[in-house]
Amino acid sequence: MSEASRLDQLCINSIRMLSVDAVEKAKSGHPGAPMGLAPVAYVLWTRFLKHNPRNPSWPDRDRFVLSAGHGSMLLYSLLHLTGYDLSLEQIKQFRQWGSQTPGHPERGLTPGVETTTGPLGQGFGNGVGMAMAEAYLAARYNRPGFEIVNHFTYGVVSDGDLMEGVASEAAALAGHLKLGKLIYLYDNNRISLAASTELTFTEDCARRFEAYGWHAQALDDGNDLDAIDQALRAARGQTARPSLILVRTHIGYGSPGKQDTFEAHGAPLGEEEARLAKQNLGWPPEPPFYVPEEALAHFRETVRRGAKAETEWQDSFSTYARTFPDMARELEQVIRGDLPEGWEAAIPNFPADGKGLATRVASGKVLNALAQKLPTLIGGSADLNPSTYTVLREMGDFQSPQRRVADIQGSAGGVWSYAGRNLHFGVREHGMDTTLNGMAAHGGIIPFGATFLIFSDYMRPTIRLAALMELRAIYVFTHDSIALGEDGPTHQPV
Ligand SMILES: Cc1ncc(C[n+]2csc(CCOP(=O)(O)OP(=O)(O)O)c2C)c(N)n1
Ligand SMILES: [Mg+2]
Repeated sequence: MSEASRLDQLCINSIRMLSVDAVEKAKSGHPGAPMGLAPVAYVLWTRFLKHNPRNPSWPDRDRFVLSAGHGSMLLYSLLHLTGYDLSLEQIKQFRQWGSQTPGHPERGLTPGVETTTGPLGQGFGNGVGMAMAEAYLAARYNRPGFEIVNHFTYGVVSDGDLMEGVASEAAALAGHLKLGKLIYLYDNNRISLAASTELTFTEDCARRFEAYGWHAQALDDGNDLDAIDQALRAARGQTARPSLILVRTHIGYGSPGKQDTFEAHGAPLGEEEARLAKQNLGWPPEPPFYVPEEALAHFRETVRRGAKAETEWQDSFSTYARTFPDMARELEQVIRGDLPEGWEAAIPNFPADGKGLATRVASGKVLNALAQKLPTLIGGSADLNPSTYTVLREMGDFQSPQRRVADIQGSAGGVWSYAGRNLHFGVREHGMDTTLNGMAAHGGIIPFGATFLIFSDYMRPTIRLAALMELRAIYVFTHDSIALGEDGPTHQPV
C-alpha cells in the first residue's frame, strides 16, 4: 500500500471507529451507515467540500446535508476531525441530554450542521432548496468577474430517503430546474432499518433519476477512493443537471458478524463485535475514541485550506464592494437577515368597507408591496396562483434560462432565469415546503409558499421542522369554502 493510501485508510478508519465507539458508549445509535460511508465522506470532505471549520457561517461555503440523519455520528466525526468547534468530549457525550451531539443532527445546536434531519426525505428536499437559494443569489448578485455566490450543495442520502415521497417531489423539481450545483451521494447499501431492500425497494434508481433530468453515475465499490473522486469531478462538471452518485456500500463495513445486516443499522455492535471489527480493520482495540495523530493532522489541514479559501473570497468581495457598492450592501444585509429600514411602510392599508376585500386579494397586494422592498423575498404556490394571488407581478419566473420556449401560460412575465422571483412548484406541496425550509436554512432568502388551507395537511411535517429550526419562511394559506348560492351549493374560494 502506498504511503498516501495508508494515510487515507487511517483517516477513514478514524471516522468509522469514532462512530463505533460513540454508539457503543451511548449504548444506542447507528454505527452501520457511518462505517459504510466513511470513504465517500472522507473524499468529499477533504478533497471537494469548500468550507472553513473555523467559520461555519461563511456565506459562500458549500452546503452539506446528511439526509440520513440517523447516521449522525458520521457527521459529528467529520466535524470533530476537520476542526469544527466540536470536541472529542462532545463525541463521548453522543446522545446525552444537553450535549451538542444529539441522536439526529439539529441545526442551531452543533456548529456545521446546516439542517435538522431525521424524518427521512426531508434533508433531500432541504438540499434542493439550498441549491435553489444559491442559484437565485448567484443570478442576482454575481457580476462578470465576480462569482461572489458560487457554491455547491452536497448531500448524503440513503435508501429511506429515496423511498420517501417527499424526495421524489423535490427531485422532480430539481431536475426540472436544472440545478447543476446539487450533488447527492446515495448510500446504496441495500439494507434499511428492518430488512433487505429486496423486500421493498427494487426500482432502478439510476434510471428513475435520469428520467427526472438528473445525471446519474453508479459506482460498484464504495471503498474505491479514485472512483469516488472521479465521480465527484464528473458531477461537478454537469452544470445543467443535478447529480446522483449511487455508491454500492456495505452497512457495518468491517464488522465480521454484522456487515450487510440490518442489525448494523440501529444498535451498537456490542463489545465483542466492536473488538472484532477493530481487529479486522487493523485498528488497536484500546483505547476507545482513538484517533492516530497523523490522521488528525491530515484532517486538520482543512482548517488552513478553509481559512485560505475564505480569505480569497473576502478579498474578491472587497473589490466587488468597491465596484458595486449598492449590490454589496444589499447582499450583506440579506445575508445578515436584516430587513431594510422602513420596510413596514410598504405594507398597504385596507380601510374597512362594507363590501370588503377578499383576504387572499389583500395578501397578494401585501406580498407584491413587500417584494418591492425585500429583494430576496421569492416564492410561489403549488399550482394555485390564480386562487392564492401569490404572483409577484413583473418579477420574472425562477427557471433555468435554458428551458424557455415561447409564451408560456401562467408565466409571471419579466425575466425567465434564476433571477426570477416567482417559483413554480407545480402540484407538489411536499416538495414546495421542504424546499422552502432549505431556502430559509441556506440563508439570504425569505421564501414563501402558498396553497389552500386544507392542503396544509400535506405540509405538516415540514412546518413542524421549520418551527423547530426557527426558520423564516412565509406560508400563504387561502381558504376554500362551499357557499350556498341561489342555485344550490357553489364552490367559492374566498
Ligand atoms: C419519515 C421517517 N420514517 C421512518 C424513520 C425511521 N427510520 C430511521 S432509519 C430508517 C430506514 C433506514 O434505512 P436506510 O435509509 O437505508 O438507512 P441505513 O439503514 O442504510 O443506514 C427508518 C425507517 C425515519 N427516520 N423517518
Ligand atoms: Mg440503506
